[in-house]
Amino acid sequence: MHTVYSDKHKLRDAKIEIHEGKVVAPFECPRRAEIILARVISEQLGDVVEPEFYNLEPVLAVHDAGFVQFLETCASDWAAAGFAGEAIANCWPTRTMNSPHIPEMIEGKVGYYALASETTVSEGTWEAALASKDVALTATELVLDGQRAAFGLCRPPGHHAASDQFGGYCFLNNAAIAAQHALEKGAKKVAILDVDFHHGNGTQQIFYGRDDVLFLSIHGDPMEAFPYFLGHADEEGQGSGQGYNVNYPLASGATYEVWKAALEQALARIREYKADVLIVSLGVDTFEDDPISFFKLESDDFTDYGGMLAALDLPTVFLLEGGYAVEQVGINVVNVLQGFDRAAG
Ligand code: SP5
Ligand code: ZN
Repeated sequence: MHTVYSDKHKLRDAKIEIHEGKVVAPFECPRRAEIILARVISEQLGDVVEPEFYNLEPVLAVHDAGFVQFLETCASDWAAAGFAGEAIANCWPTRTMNSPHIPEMIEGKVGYYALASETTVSEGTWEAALASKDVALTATELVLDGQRAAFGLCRPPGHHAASDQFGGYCFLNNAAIAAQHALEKGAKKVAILDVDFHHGNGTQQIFYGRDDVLFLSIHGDPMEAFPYFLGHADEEGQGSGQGYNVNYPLASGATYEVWKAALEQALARIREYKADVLIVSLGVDTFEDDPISFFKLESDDFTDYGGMLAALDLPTVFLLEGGYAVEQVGINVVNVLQGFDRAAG
């Protein structure tokens, strides 16, 4: 299958992350994409193509305009305020402190639009996020134009980004932007299967009240894992979206056997839904050696489940999300794609 890739991901190169109370180098780093691209090439997965440029229309179809404006100028507003470091939230609306007023000062705005504090907004982040959505949209377009599948090597990732919040290393929700674009191009039903270790809270929130996008996520139980406040099994959608949001939270230490049983249930639900297009939020932080996660998948397991995804027999868009065992991230991602290609024949 084709891979869509842009060098502009390198513009997202934050220097700090707050992790376990320490300042560390970000887990979500440019080298991840370099390693994956190298593996795509060395394994001859298929052609590597540049993304087409899309304007903000598909972004504004799922994100709040004020949020988008905030992201665009966040890093420069932060610098203009005289702050030397990267933009980071230190105060935000909470259960007891939550008015409709949006602060004017950038320090307050960052808090308003943040859902987690590990992620800073550094210079270049916006440009990289824009390119990442171009990658997602171009991969989607390839599939809508008749390709069996395509891989969008998105960086930064997207699934934690909500309609008006960033965090969890995510700024624009690539999978949501892609799904909405597919609907606007004529698809009637889109399934988004999120196999990243973390719950795709942003994607869930964006489509929670809708039945034209079925969202399914297999992830670390939010009682024990980020993003902590969403991803429980009792979140099933609301209004006409009731029944179109499906969460499979799994306990710490889940092996491939346990994980695969959840995947089989998810695949059955997707078949029943009769989707026109499948979007896979492809995070490989389910890997046993991932530094911030607690599942136990081995590299060969990724090949195996890639084949299971192909058996759905749907036009399939793979969009990169997480995966932080940097030296193995290329092997694990490409294993999924090769498992898919071999089973798709
Ligand atoms: C796209 C994606 O995978 N984002 C993940 C963001 C996770 N950020 C917070 C992680 C907190 C991890 N705490 C782990 C403690 C175990 N040592
Ligand atoms: Zn993740």
